[in-house]
Amino acid sequence: MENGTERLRAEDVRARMGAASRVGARIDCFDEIDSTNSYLKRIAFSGADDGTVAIAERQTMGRGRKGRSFESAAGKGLYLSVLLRPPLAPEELLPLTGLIAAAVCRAADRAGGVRTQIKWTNDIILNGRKLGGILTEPGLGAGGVEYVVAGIGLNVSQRTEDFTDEVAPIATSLARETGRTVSRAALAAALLEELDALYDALLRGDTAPYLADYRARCVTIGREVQLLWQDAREHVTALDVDGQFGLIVRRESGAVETIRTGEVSVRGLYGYIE
Ligand code: BT5
Repeated sequence: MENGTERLRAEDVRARMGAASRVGARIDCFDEIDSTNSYLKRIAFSGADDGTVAIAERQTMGRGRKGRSFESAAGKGLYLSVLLRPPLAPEELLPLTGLIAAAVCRAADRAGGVRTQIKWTNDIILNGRKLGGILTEPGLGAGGVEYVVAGIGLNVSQRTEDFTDEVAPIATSLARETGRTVSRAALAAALLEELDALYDALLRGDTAPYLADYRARCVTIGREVQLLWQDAREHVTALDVDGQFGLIVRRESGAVETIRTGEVSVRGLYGYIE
């Protein structure tokens, strides 16, 4: 039995999963790797199958978006990536990160007995702090979408002192919030099941329930947020998330616009109070 410190093994994850699935048919586990996303991109290039999964105990170069890093303390979090080869056009990939966020929340809730939320676009939130994040990286070729690597990092047993001074004030883990040890194998199994169900829904064109779930969990909607454009900042009100997971906002001028990329800070979250 995994007790929170033992190494995750593919057979322990698989033993906790239901019916055979496309996602997780192959699971590569590592003690240490640069980044599970980088690894899957390397093997995607040499033809690895749709649904291949990589899990690492520790990442030496765990990545967030835009060159930011994701702290990946050894054995204390779930650092997992999945390689997908969806038959979609590049523009159809836009909603993928949002859909995955909803699936990740479902898995964390099931395994951890919690109710997670989402900060637009891809932060997984528990009790107002960041529990994890998602990094989706497409591989585009002459034929369109060759693959997508979706990487998920979830904090499981970290205590505050396991995070750096920069991250500690905004981050949390399942153990810190629940006082219980959550099995990483059970969390990984729930995640692979939820990702497999999402993948089926995506291929069927039936993702509306995930969008509804995202909206219900989204802490950004209805709040005053600060947009961070290059150097400029602007206060706006977040009204809703559209079908492509763009954020619909009302600007101070009254104009309503949809933001597709970019960063927001949410008033009252992560210490943002101005
Ligand atoms: C993310 O980026 O949150 C995406 C994280 C994806 C990590 C997974 S782990 C498996 C796979 N392999 C990888 O190399 N990556 C993926 P972003 O939204 O850019 O947020 C990054 C910011 O989150 C940092 O600048 C910190 O402020 C904060 N942060 C870093 N590590 C954290 C952690 N462990 N928990 C909570 N917040 C963290």
